[in-house]
Amino acid sequence: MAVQRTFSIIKPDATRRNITGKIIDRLESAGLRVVAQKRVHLTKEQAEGFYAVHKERPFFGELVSFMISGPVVLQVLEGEDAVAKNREVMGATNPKDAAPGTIRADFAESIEANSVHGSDAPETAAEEIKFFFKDEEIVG
Ligand code: RTP
Ligand code: MG
Repeated sequence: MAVQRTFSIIKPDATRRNITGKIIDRLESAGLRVVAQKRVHLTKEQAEGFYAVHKERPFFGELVSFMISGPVVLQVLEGEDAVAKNREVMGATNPKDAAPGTIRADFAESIEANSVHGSDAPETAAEEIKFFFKDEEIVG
């Protein structure tokens, strides 16, 4: 398996509780390397654009409101099989279904306030990275 990059967000429920370091520790312990990172407060336009794929879903409005309710930490993660590895460490979307020891099982508050985002495929990872980072901001 080749070295791959994926896109990650530490969501507002986690920045609010000041547990970004605990989450980064889980990512690094799994063999992922943070090769770009910035803390920002997303605008409504950015959150709507980023989650455009979900715009017909009933939870879209609430999801956008949640994502702009506080700061987030945007990251590019690098490592062997990074997309799948990150999804594994994150756990299922709903913390009730997330495997023990995953980030969402241990930290998520609800299906919406679930602490982290991770790209679901290499193609989406490339698009999501480009949405937020310039090439020169990524240092591998
Ligand atoms: P993510 O995109 O954030 O990594 O999460 P995911 O793939 O596991 O979940 P996805 O289906 O892509 O949903 C994106 C985010 O929307 C919120 N959500 N709320 N209220 C609900 O039923 C509901 N379902 C999803 C979550 O914040 C989820 O991570
Ligand atoms: Mg998703």
